[in-house]
Amino acid sequence: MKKILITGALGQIGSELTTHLRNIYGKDNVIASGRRIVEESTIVQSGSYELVDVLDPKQIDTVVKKYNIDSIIHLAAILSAVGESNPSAAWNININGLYNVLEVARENKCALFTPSSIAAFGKSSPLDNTPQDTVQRPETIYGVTKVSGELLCDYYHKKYGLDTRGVRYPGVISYETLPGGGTTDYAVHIYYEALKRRKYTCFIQEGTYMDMMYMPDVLNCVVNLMEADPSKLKHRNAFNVTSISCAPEDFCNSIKKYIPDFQMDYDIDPIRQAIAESWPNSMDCTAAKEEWGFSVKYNLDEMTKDMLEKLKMKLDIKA
Ligand code: AKB
Repeated sequence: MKKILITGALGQIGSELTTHLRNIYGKDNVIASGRRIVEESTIVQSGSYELVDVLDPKQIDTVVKKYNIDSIIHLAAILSAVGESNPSAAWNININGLYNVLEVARENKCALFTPSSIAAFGKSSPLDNTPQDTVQRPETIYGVTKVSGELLCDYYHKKYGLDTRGVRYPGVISYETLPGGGTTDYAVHIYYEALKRRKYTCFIQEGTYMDMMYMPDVLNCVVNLMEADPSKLKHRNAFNVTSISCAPEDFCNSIKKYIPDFQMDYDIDPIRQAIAESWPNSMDCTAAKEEWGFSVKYNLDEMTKDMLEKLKMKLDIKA
């Protein structure tokens, strides 16, 4: 990767990935983009930022040509819970947006990274140690768009030789930017509430396991996969990656090690609970390890310690 365009750069992953890539590849070589501009954002202030709506292929193409982009990191997407409340927007942005980016990548010979998700699996997939290659019959519109996206990226690679790569991200935990409308969002909210109120009401039922990953490990996946030797990649798109298989009570117990009086109760959201139950409890990441050396640095308690320290500073909490 030499000249990189990031779509959805102000989102949860984009806001940290942009800084991470600017530190590695140089600030002038990483162009952030999004549908809106937030002048005070560090992303907008620390390098080039372009208004790009992924539903408009001309806008994508203009920016790709203007900066001589060779790699696109396509993050603009609608997440699971928001997708269920607006399926047509989920389809439009997640599928038509990806199609437009693929076409621009093909015409301009760019490499493309785009994330899939644990949502690409459904109840009929083996939910424990979910294999890399298995049944994928998701029951949410978000999951349907993720499986379709995986297939579309594979198709562009086979048909046009486009260098498409991607991972199936689990729930992403981070302190910089809040996630926007996913099922795993509770695993971020719990840390904010632990610090602000020492209690949290969880919308996901006790005993519901899902895969999770801390942001530094999420960011490393992008760089390590995009820099991997292509001759070693058998899968290319949608590698299973995860670091922690967790239920809400595991987060609670981990937080209690640092905030002993932290309390959690439950008020279940039936829509997000049903989504969570249709997703893997834990995925098998062997293919990612073997094909591009995937590894992680943070386990649950290490992540909790770091999250609480960083959030304390961000929220200016003294005690
Ligand atoms: C969501 O919960 O929708 C996302 C995801 C797992 O893809 N965080």
